[in-house]
Formats: sequence, C-alpha cells, structure tokens
Amino acid sequence: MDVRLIGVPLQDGAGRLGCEMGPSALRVAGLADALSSLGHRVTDCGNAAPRPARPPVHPNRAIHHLPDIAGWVETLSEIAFRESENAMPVFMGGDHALSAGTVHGMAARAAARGRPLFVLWLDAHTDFHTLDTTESGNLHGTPVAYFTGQSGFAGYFPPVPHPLATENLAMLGIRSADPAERTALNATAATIHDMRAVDEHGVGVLIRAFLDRVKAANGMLHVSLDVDFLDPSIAPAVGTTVPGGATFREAHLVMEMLHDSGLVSSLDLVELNPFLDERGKTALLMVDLAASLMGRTVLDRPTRAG
Ligand code: 4U7
Ligand code: MN
Ligand code: MN
Ligand code: MN
Repeated sequence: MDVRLIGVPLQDGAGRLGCEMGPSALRVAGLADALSSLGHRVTDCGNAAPRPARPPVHPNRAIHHLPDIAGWVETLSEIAFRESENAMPVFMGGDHALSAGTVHGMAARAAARGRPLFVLWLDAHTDFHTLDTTESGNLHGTPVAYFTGQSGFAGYFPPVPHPLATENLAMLGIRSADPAERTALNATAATIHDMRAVDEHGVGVLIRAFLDRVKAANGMLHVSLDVDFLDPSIAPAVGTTVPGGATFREAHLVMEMLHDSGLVSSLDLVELNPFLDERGKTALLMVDLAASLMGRTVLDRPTRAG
C-alpha cells in the first residue's frame, strides 16, 4: 500500500503546550521504517502549514485560538482529500483539533467515490463540544461535533458539505464526557462504547460488530487514535490522562482487527505530547500500534529493552 505521512505540528487546540513536537517524536520513534518494513511504500510529506488565521471572534470568550485552528482545518481538509486519492494518509499530530480537518477532507473523498464514510474514534473523551458548549475553550474537545455537522460552527470553521452521519460513528474507550456532550450525543445515532462496555464484552466483540457494518455498507473507514485512549501507565505522554484506559493488548487487538478488515483508508495519530513522555515510551507505543494496524503481527514485533 502507498502510505503518506503528514506531520501536523498543531498544539493550540490543547490546554498545554507540547503537541507541536508530536510529529518529530513519531519520526524519531521510527514510524516510516516500521511501516516500510511491512512492505508498504511510505512517503514522508513533511509538515503541513496552516492557512492564515480566519478573523471572526466568538462570543464564547473561553475559546482559545479559534481563528488559527480554523486555518488548520481548511488546509488539513484539502490535504486529506488530495493525499487519499491514491494512497492512505497518516496524520502525525498534533492535538485532536486536527481531526476536524482530516475527517472533513475524508468525507469529501468518500463522497467523490460514492461511498459512505465511517469513523472509529479511539479516545478517553467524546470531543463532542460545540463552540457554544466548551467550557475549557480547548478546541481539541470539539472536532466530532464539527464534522458531524452540529450547529454553531458556521461562520467560524469552514462549511461542512458532507457531514458524517452519526450512525457511521463509533467511539471506543470513553471514560470522560462533560454533561453538554452527553446530552448532545444521546440525541444522535452514534455508537458509544465506554470502558465499562470494554470490560464487559471485550474490545474484540465490539470492534467486530462495527467492522461488519462498515463492510456491509462498502464504507471507507477513518481511524482517529488519541493517546489518552490508552491507559496512562503505558502512555503517559498526553496532557489529558484519564485512569482506566485501554491496555497494551486491547489496543493492539483493535489495530490487528482493523488490519484484517482491510477497510481502513486513513489514520490520525494524535495528542502525543513528547514533553510529558518517559524516554520515548509513548511515541514508540504509538508507532507499534500503527504498525499493527498496517499488518505487523505479534510474532514479528521487535523486542525492545525496557
Ligand atoms: B481530547 C474536556 F473538560 N472535555 O472540553 C474539554 F474534560 O482530544 C476534555 O480528547 C477534552 O484530548 C479532551 O476540555 C480533548 C474536559
Ligand atoms: Mn481526543
Ligand atoms: Mn482524549
Ligand atoms: Mn488530550
């Protein structure tokens, strides 16, 4: 497969600095080599740069960096559309606000192919705030509301001609949702598998049911992996840790099943904050997970000294 790595040095959507270094850390951790050793043709396209900021100021005074992030959304949507024509784009974040742009662009790609887009959201959080409901004002908490076409973004972010149908959205790993997000999500058809569902059924059962639906619909699948999907004990390099996350094997099993499905058309690796890492362990884990998604099996995983 042709894989295009796109660095997104975006950190303004998160509450603390450091995600800007995420693309570098993923490169240093060997992402390109890990994927090419699996037989893929990998091109590192370098880092994306945002459009100039869009002017409007929002009445919610808590919001940070709205015009700058709107510029990123515009440019990332175009890049996702372009790079997905004949290849699989892998976005190396950067904070999760970037997914507002990548999913927007992949929705345009799916529409151009006449196929439905599905999104698998692997995260501790639902990221379903609108510009009106966010209290932290950190826009990495808003991409899902944006790309599913919830109201309140018009005039601030680019228009959404192809909103993701919420029945095509599955979230896994959830263990933190603010009241406004819960209320809004409960009114949608999205599938929300929180950690309690993972405990009760196991990730395999949950993921298989979703993949069966994607396959039956001849869908394209975008996967968005937030570092905080993982338990903080194995993935400390994130500003928004929440205890009780996915284990090493749960996360790998998700990736392995995604690979077997052959359905994944694009991937975000987001929220890595190398400043908070312990000797690169989170960056290396993210690379290993990407490799599992791209075909590495348990038996060919390299052993690394602790
Ligand atoms: B991430 C939060 F209040 N909901 O809005 C908010 F809990 O991309 C967290 O998933 C958002 O890491 C987390 O700030 C965004 C908070
Ligand atoms: Mn997130
Ligand atoms: Mn999160
Ligand atoms: Mn975060």
